[in-house]
Amino acid sequence: MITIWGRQNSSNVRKVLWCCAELDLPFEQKDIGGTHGGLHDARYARLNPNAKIPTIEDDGFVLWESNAIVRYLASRYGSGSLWPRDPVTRADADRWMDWQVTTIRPPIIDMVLSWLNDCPRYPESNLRAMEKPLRTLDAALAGRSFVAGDRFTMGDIPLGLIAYWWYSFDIDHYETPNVRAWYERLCERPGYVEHVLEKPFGPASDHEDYDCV
Ligand SMILES: N[C@@H](CCC(=O)N[C@@H](CS)C(=O)NCC(=O)O)C(=O)O
Repeated sequence: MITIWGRQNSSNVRKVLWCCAELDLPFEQKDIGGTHGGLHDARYARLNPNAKIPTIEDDGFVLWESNAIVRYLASRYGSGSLWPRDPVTRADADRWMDWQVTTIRPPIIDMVLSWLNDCPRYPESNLRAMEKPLRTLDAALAGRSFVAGDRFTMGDIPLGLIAYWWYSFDIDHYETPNVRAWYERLCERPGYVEHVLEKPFGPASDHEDYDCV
C-alpha cells in the first residue's frame, strides 16, 4: 500500500492523489502541512528534508517532488497508459510536466493566492503573463485530445491542476478553445472530479502569506 504524506488541498499532493486514482492504486493519505503542521517533525524530516509535501513511500522506497512521484507511479504501474511505451510520446508528455513547473505555474501562482485571499482584483501583470503560455498550450492541443496525443498520459496531470485554477477564476480566459475543450475532457475523469474538482482548495491559512495588490 502506498503512503502519501500531504494535505489534500495542496495542488502538488492532488497530482499524486489523482495519479493513484487513474492507476487504480490503493493508498493511505496522511494529512500534514499547512494548518496540520508536522513538516518539521523529526520523523518527517528524515523522509523529506525539504519540509514540503508531497512525499510518498512505496514498498520501502521514499520519494518527494510531485512530478517525480507522478513519473515514478506512471512508469511502475502505468506502462502503456499513463507512461507511454513509445519514447517520442513519452518525451512529449514529460516535456509538458517540466513546462508546467517552469513556464505556466509561475505567472498563475499569485493569482491563486489573490483568489484565496478574496482580494478585490487579480494581479494584472500575472493575468497578462498567462496569455502566452495559454496560447502555446492551445496550439499544441489543436487536433489532439490530450497533451501528448489522443490518450490521457502523465503529461496531463500537472497541467490539469493549472487548468482547475485557471477556470476557477471569474475572468476573461482568452480565446483558447482547445485548452477549454481539453479541460472539459479532464472534468469527465472520475479521479479528477474526486481529487481536484470536488475538494475545496484553501483555506488561505493553509497557504503562504499574500498581500493583495
Ligand atoms: N516542487 C515541490 C514543491 C512542494 C511544495 O512547495 N509543496 C507545498 C504545498 S503545494 C508545501 O509543502 N507547502 C508547505 C505546507 O503545506 O505547509 C513539489 O512539486 O513537490
